[in-house]
Amino acid sequence: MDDIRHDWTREELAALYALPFADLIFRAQSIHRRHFAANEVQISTLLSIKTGGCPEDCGYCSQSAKHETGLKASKLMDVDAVVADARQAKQAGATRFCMGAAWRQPKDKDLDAVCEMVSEVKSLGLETCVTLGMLNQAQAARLKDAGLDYYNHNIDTSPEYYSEIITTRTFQDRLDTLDAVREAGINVCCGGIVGMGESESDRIDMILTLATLPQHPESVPINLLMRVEGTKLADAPPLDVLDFVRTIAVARIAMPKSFVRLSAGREYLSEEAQALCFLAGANSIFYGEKLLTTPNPEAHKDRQLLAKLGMKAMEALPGN
Ligand code: SAM
Ligand code: DTB
Ligand code: SF4
Repeated sequence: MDDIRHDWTREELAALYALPFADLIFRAQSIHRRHFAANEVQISTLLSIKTGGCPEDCGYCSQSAKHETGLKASKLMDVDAVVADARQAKQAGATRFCMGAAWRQPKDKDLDAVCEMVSEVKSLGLETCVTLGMLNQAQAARLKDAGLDYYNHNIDTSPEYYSEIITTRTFQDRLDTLDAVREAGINVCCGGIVGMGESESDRIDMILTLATLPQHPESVPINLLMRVEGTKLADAPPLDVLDFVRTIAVARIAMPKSFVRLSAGREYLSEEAQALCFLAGANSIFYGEKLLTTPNPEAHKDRQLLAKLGMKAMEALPGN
């Protein structure tokens, strides 16, 4: 049965979200097993290649110049240093290397360097992902030529809640970048953040937006807000863990073939909570003790957790 749909309605997703917990998890797990090896998890490692000083005002972000977070801004890293980090990430077991830059959009000169990074990291046998802010079609095409596998660009929240979080670029700007990435033939990595004080219906509408795109993102990161001192959202009320798990389960059911990534926020989650996220259909994580600027569980703790759960790291896809 082909259960890939692009015509989900808000009512359908809301009904899923409201199911008794065990029923929701059972449905998510059943769909997960139809499309993926049940005990495999895709492993990505993140590196901030250009940190801080960003002109955007994203309310959650440690790297916005509008926030006093004590973060030291730095210039774009050298290609060699990035490749050395990627080599280490591969040795530690990652199959994908994601490079993030605190830009509104890349300048052409910066893109030259990023393209070089992409080609070199790819030649190590890693999948490549970058997140550089807004892109136009020509820039996306250049990244594709350099061999880029994935572009990460999140919608962050529901269209309705969006202006509470970001005012310096619109929801439509984000959709336009996603179109440019698709058009260039690059895989799309697109998800959002929960725990930003949004309502349940905002979480549902965020998934609705993703699941009704003409093509589902290949990768859907669900981030639990990392509350960073000095940002607008430093004191956002913590989200109930079971609501986080429900969000993952609905994403899994609505986008059966996508990798759903248990992304930022694992530092706040117990092993039991993470196990519930995997049961709900999450099958990708960030690995390594730092995300971009905030902490992530230590690699040896993650290896232990995966071993306890009998889960294995997925092999890199053929061709990489
Ligand atoms: N500057 C680029 C952009 O925003 O498109 C790329 C880097 S940006 C840090 C990538 C994504 O990380 C954001 O869209 C957001 O979804 C996520 N993110 C940033 N800060 C976060 C936080 N404190 N907690 C959870 N997710 C966060
Ligand atoms: C995504 O969705 N999550 C990652 C990645 N894409 C680039 C970023 C998480 C950042 C968490 C906050 C920080 O470390 O600065
Ligand atoms: Fe800049 Fe990206 Fe942070 Fe927004 S999320 S402030 S665009 S680095």
